[in-house]
Formats: sequence, structure tokens, C-alpha cells
Amino acid sequence: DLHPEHPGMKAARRWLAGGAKKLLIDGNWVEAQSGRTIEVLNPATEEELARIAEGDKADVDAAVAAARRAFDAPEWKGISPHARTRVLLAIADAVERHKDELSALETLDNGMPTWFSGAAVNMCIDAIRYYAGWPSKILGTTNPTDASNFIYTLREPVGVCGQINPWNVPLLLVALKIAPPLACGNTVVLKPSELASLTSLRIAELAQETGLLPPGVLNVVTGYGQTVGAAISEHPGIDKVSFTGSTAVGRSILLASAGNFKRVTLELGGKSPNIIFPDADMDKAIAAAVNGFTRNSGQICSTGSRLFVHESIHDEVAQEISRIAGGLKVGSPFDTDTKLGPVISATQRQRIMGYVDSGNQDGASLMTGGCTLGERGYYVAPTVFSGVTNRMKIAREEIFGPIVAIIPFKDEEDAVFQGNDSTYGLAAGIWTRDIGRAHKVARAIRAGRVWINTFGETDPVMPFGGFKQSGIGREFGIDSIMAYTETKSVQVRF
Ligand code: TXE
Repeated sequence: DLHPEHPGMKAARRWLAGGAKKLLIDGNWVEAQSGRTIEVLNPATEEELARIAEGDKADVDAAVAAARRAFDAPEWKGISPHARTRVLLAIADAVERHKDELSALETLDNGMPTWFSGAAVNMCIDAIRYYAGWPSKILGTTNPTDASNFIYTLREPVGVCGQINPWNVPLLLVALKIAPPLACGNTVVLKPSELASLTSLRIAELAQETGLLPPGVLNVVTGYGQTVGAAISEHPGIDKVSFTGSTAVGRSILLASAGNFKRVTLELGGKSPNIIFPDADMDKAIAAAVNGFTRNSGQICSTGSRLFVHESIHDEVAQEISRIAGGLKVGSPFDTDTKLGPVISATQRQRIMGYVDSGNQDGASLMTGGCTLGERGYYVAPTVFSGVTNRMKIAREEIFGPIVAIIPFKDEEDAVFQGNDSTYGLAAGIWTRDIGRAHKVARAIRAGRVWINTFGETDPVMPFGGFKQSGIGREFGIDSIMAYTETKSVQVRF
């Protein structure tokens, strides 16, 4: 099962054959101090794919010390913004040259279909290049005052940044956690998810190979959340922590970070409403709704997991969505016609199946799916529940699997009320041809990102993050630049 037909497979296998993957600390690739490693499984075959170093608190300490030295060193602190631009552009170019290899590696590691890992590498490159443009545009202000004064502000880097990532779209998230802090002149200690660390490690290798990053500017410590992740969030030597992952872990990070009042950015779970009004372009709305919960097998924080459909069309839309979703090919992520690969792990598959049971018990109608598929690999069929009420567990909790809850609504006010009736507020979709209604509902929905007549698109120019329990702060766009800098105001009395 080597998939030689994938253009990046040879290079990916060659890299994997290079032995257990190490930690990047102070510019060197080193084993964990404990010498321990973690077995990484290919979710499509359940076989060992690689071993990564099992870092621990001692390794985090070493990485933080290196990152602090690098932050204070003139080779990084004193350089021109144009030099930081060149560093980021060189990293983006290196990623681009290894695009196919990274796509193959991501699909082996995470199980996402190659069409999605290919798109994710492109998003990664775009995001790095977008932030490569920022260093020379991070402006302070000159502030009005009287004739005896001069007052201005500077935006300065925050310091050492602890970056904790999940496993769902590592290629995009590694760009988001590395490029903005480096653009602003910070240094980084990155912890990818123990379930999917490989592309982050490979990109860190490529970044080091540019020869432009002083040692300690970028460090990577792989390992478990309870050890490496907890050590980062508590560490007195870390100035800021940025975390993407579950709401429960986000809460523990916020508590742990209070010790030294770290700046905190949290991008957490969602239960995003996607609302179809009866005047929508129905073919487009339905196609996007299916894509909105099946893409990456629903393992995306902004998955359109609550689909609100006007009661007058609920039954026919539910039928059509089930027909399309039920026909999507679930299978080897290397088959070019596969739409859904496996989910990340046996544990995740079990959690998802628990929600199928819950939907059935609560009396929702199971229209299609509701089962696992195949004998090997963590495959779950696209699953549609219709006639769901917003009070059911499948409408309240983040499932992170290919399951949609279709919920009828009466009118605009009801759609907004039910859409907002959630502890989450990450994203929302609105489908209507009425431009006034589209903007009115966009304002009324309490979510960090709203799509009108589209769903699930990502662009580095668009800030992303959550209202309510979906997080704190925003990433992407200028918001990341603000999040990775501190304001200093300076007064000169003549
Ligand atoms: O996420 P975790 P898991 C949701 C989704 C999924 C569920 C579980 O519902 O089913 O979370 O996934 C690190 N201190 N999302 O368990 O645990 C961990 O090692 C510091 C939604 O994989 O949040 C990993 O690097 N760090 C989400 C990262 O946190 C800790 C994306 C994320 O893992 C830690 C992922 C601790 N105590 C999961 N414990 C989204 N919406 O984007 C774990 N980690």
C-alpha cells in the first residue's frame, strides 16, 4: 500500500525512512531527554507510520531557554524588517518546492484525502507569504499633543511564543502559528499534536535549511498535551500562548497561563449554524451544506454541523442532502475520487459513533450513514440526521465527525434565535438572495466569521476566531499582527 502514483510519495517515504523524528531545539535536531518516542499510526491502515520524540517538561525548558536567547540576540532582534520578510519568503519557497511531498505526508499522517492535503499546502504557502509582507508595515502612531511634547507609539514583539496545535489541518495551522509571530520578531516554541506532527516537523526542517533562521528562533517540541502542552501553558519563560483545539483544553490553558499573565489566543470548538432560507440558490446551498460537514470528514472547527432549513423545504432539502452525502466515496485517501478519508483515530471514531447513538435515542431521523465502514482504517459514513431540535445533544456538542443535524426553523427571527442558541460562536453560513436579509442576519449572528452564499472558505486576509466559548482573540489578517505585538507609548518632553 505504498501509493507510488502520488507525485510526492517517493520523497515522503524517503523522509520517513530517515528514522524516528527528533525535536528542534536551539537549531539542532535532538532526541527527547528521556529518550522516549511515540508511535504514530496511519489512520487509513492502522499501521505504524513513524515514531516521533516524546518530549517532556525538560525539553520545553531547553526550548524556552533557547527561544529567550534568540529573542534577545542581535541576529534576530536587531535585523531589518526586510530581512524578516526574506526569511519568511524563503520558507514559503521551500514549502512550495516540497508541496507534493508535504501533501503525501499529511495524507499518510492525518488521513485526509489528497485533494484536501494538496489544497492545505497551498493555503500554508499563501499564509506564509501573506505574513512575509507584514514586517515593513507594522506601524506605530504619532499622537496629538501640545507644543512642548512629542508622543508616539511603537509595536514591539511580545517575546517567546508557545504555540499548541491540534491534528485536524496541521499544514494550515503550522503556518498560522509560525509566520505571524516571526513576522513580528518573536521567537517560537511549537507543539504540534501527538496525533499528526509530521508535516510540522518537515516544515521546521525546511525552514532551518534556508540557513536564514538564527538558532532558537524556531523550536519544535513534540509530545503529549498533559506533559509538553501543560509545560508550555504554565511556563514562566513564555510570554504568549496561542492554542487551537478543544474548548476543554482551552480552559485549562487559560487557567495555567494566569501564573505569569501570558497573552492568550484561543481558537476552540464550534457548532456552527448554516442557515438556508427558502429564496436561496438551492443547488449551491445544498452542495455547500454537504461539503460543509463532510470536508476533512467534518474534522474542521468551522464545520457546518447545524443546518437550519426553513420548515417549508426541510423535508425535500434533507432528502437531497442525504442522497448526495450518501453517494460520496469514502475510502483510501490516496484514491483521487475519494471524498472522505478515515477520521484521525479509533478514539475519535468511537466518540463520533457515540453521537450517532445519541441522535437515535433522542428521536432524530437518521436519513443516511450512522455506521463505520471497512475493516481497516477509521472510516465513518457521512451521516445525516433530520428533524433535529436544537436542544438535542447532537445539536449542542461539537462532534468533529461527518455528521450533520438538520433543524427546521419558522422565520428569520427564529433562525437567528436558534442559530445563536449555542455556547459556541465560531462561524455561520447564510443562504438567501435577499441582500437586506443577508446583511441583517450576518449582524445578528454572534459568530467570529459569517459566510453569505458560500461556506467554509479560508483566506489569510480574513480574521478568524470565536465569540463565546469558541475562543479568545482572532488570528489571520492584521489581527495576528496585533496579537503578536505589544504597544509601547513614548513621551518626549522638550
Ligand atoms: O483535542 P485537544 P483532541 C475537539 C474536537 C475533538 C476533541 C478532542 O471536538 O473531537 O476536541 O480532540 C494539546 N495542556 N477539537 O483531544 O486535546 C494536544 O496535545 C496543553 C476541536 O485531539 O484539544 C494537542 O496538541 N495542551 C478543535 C492540542 O492540545 C494540551 C481541533 C489539541 O488537542 C493539553 C481539535 C493540556 N492539558 C480538537 N491537553 C477545533 N475546533 O479546531 C491536550 N493538549
